[in-house]
Amino acid sequence: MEPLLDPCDDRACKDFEPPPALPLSTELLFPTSGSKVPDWRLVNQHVTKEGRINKEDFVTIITEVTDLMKNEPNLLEMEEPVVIVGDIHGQYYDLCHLIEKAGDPETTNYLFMGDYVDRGIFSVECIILLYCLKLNYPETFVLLRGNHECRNMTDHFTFREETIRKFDQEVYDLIMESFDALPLSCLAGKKYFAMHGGISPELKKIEQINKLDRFKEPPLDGLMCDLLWADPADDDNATKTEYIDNEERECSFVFGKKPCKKLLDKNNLMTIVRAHQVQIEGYKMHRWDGASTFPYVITIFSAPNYCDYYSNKASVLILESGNVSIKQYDQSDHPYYLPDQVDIFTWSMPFLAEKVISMLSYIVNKLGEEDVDDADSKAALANLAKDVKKGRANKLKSKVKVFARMQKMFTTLKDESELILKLKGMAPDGKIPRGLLLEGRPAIKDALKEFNRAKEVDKINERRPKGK
Ligand SMILES: [Mn+2]
Repeated sequence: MEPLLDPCDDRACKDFEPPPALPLSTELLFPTSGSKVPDWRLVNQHVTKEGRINKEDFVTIITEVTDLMKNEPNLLEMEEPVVIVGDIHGQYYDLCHLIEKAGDPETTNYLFMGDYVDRGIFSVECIILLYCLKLNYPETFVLLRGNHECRNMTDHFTFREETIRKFDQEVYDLIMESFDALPLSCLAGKKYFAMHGGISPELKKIEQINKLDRFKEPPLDGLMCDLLWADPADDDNATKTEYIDNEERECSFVFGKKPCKKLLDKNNLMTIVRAHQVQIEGYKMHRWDGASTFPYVITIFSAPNYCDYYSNKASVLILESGNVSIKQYDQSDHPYYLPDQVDIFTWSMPFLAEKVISMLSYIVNKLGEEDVDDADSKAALANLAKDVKKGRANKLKSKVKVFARMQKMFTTLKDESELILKLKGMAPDGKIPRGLLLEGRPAIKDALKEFNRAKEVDKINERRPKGK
């Protein structure tokens, strides 16, 4: 595949290969004539170099995967050994790293527990790779639905916009149809019950799940909602909690030890394996009977340094011969884009604005100090001053104040552009927390300091978007 040309020989990083000049050809993507099974290794290589694929080919991949998944039950079953994966959230380069580390999909069984898209800027690439893998290994490469795999979330967060930028609305609509076809849960190695979020007060026997009609936008409550949205209780509260309202998510429940134990016993299960919550170590064993006991719930989170911000590790769970083990990994490098794919000129506006404002504020400050030579003007000015002095002075004063505030904001924007863009990238509406610009560097530094702080700032993004 020919890379992009460098006609002026002015690439700054010569040792970094330019992206491929053309989309991957259909012949290379589907190498066996008459077969709709893509060459996933070639796609992986091509997309990693920021290469594109043709819309028609992507449409073929999406519709083939949708047809395949439509035939899967709501509750799948998988045999050991299997690698169980948590949230990916558009971190394509970390997904590639994960697959490299956890085992070749040709010989390794994979169970992904949802949240492939949103937040990360390579969500489209994640879907391309995951769907290519699904078409290659339909039985041993399993994808479940996460709470982000729906219209409501992808519209509120970033995936819809990203898909329309890279393809179009038609492709987005087709992907949404494919999301409706994603199964909801999986019984792995007969004893490990996996889903994206958690359990439900409506769930007594896990076979019940197969009775759901899953081919729709997930509802605001009920079993299907809880499988995608529920969270386990904090360790401190687990024993006294049964089901309580999930205030952080503004839907579904937080579940404790008692209902969990009841469900596990009744269905002869070992534990619940789920994703859905960022963990500093990439996983959490919810050991509600004491430190040396087997966990009731295991949380797996597979997006390292989530949102380029959390400094968390990622992990996968490996289930083999009835044993569980955890493999952790750190973040991988990825190409850098300014948030919202903003261009460098727009990005540089604060620099320009700061200069303009400082010029204006200079003029305003000078006004009134000026020497006037000719006598008539002097007299006119003196009269004018008499009449309007007070009012004008006040107006000037308030103008100077406004300029000073603006100048402070633009200076902060200029000096801290990198940190501020990170913060902006965190917010779904792209707005930075109010007042932060006027507080200057220490406040911003502080806001980016550590994992817990990140979690606090990001809390708003864990809940279900309102009014939909
Ligand atoms: Mn989630």
